[in-house]
Amino acid sequence: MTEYFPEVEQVRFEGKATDNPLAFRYYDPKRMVGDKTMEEHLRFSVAYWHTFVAGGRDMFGSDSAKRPWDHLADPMEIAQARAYAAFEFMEKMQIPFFCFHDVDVAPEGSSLKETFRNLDEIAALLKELMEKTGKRLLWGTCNLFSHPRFMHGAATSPNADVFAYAAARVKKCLEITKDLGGENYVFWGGREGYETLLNTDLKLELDNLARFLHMAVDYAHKIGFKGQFLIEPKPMEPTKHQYDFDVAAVLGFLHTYGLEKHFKVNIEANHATLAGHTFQHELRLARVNGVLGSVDANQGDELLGWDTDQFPTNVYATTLAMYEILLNGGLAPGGLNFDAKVRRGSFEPIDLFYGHIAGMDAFAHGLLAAERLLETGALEEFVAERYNSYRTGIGEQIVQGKVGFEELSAYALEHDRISLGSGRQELLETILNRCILEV
Ligand code: XLS
Ligand code: CA
Ligand code: CA
Repeated sequence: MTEYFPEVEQVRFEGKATDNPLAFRYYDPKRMVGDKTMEEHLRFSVAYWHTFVAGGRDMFGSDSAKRPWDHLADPMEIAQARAYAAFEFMEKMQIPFFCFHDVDVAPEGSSLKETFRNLDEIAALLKELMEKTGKRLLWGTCNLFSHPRFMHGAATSPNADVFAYAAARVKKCLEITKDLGGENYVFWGGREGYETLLNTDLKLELDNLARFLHMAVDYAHKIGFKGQFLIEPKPMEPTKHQYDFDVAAVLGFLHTYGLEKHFKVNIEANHATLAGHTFQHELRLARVNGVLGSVDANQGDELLGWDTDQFPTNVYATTLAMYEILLNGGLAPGGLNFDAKVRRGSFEPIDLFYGHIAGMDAFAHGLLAAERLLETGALEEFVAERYNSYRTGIGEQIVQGKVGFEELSAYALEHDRISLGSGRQELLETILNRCILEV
């Protein structure tokens, strides 16, 4: 059988001191952290589209990557080679999950029927490889943004034939995701938005998006798909304004249209920063609203205003992310999907390994630092103390809804000498840094 990455043996944990660039320094899958192993906490997933499909193309140049299937000419043969390579990669990286869009795994045919035939054929191969290796599908999704037919949107297209076509594609993807035991299904509205309001019926587009998602919920129910539905927020790109802008916008949308019981969110770090938020902000807002479902683990560039999808290496960010995830009680059935691509200049297959090792170690380090931070109890104690005034007296009455403006005004007239406590930000940041540095 062809070996696609012969230059790499299985990547293993060797500890902090190792000089081996093809080893983990922090990710030790069976190590217990609290009540779970690292593997159970982190639930790493490889993104099929970046790692096995994207070739480094950008606005200014063609593919730069050299991949072991590049010599093949037939699109179905390439799809098969990629599937074998994907499972070899997951085995060698000790990554238990993968995620894909329909078009990542199988080529589009000249008709919808042929596209479905191609998908069925490759899905059968994926299933066989999953059974052989024990690898699992974190989530499936449908690409409703690359083909020109989706230039004006899919569920929000002004053209009803596009809406119907998109429904057919999602129906098929749901069936395949179910058949492969997918634990989640993602909706990222990558052209569900607008370029200009001058040509846009915003109300009808939002209503139609909600109709589409209700139909998906109904169909999943009908076929017995039990996976978690996830919406992935992103503020812009490819459209000027995306309807699933950020967690706050998604929450509003779900509640407006009665969808809140059926969906959680898949939070991508780079999308959070594009929306002007920290990654931790989006995770926190989702967590406290009970909708933190899964994570696309990557990072953007501080100086670039677009979706660079880099491998996550910022340990400060991964620590704060894992802090939220631990407080969420974990992510399962979600996970940490590396929606990340190596840079265009990192064009050799081995760079795919270096990228994933960097991301896995950054999250394993973040997990250990976050666990340490929680053990100190420093943040929780400080926050509890900071809001102490709401536990007794007038604060308790506010929280219990026992007072209104009249009572509060009477109270304030008697208590207008207010004494405040320090926010102690710098002290808390020092505690956080110690936890990161001492791991
Ligand atoms: C694009 C998105 C996309 C989703 C899945 O920016 O991150 O890759 O994760 O469609
Ligand atoms: Ca993503
Ligand atoms: Ca992205």
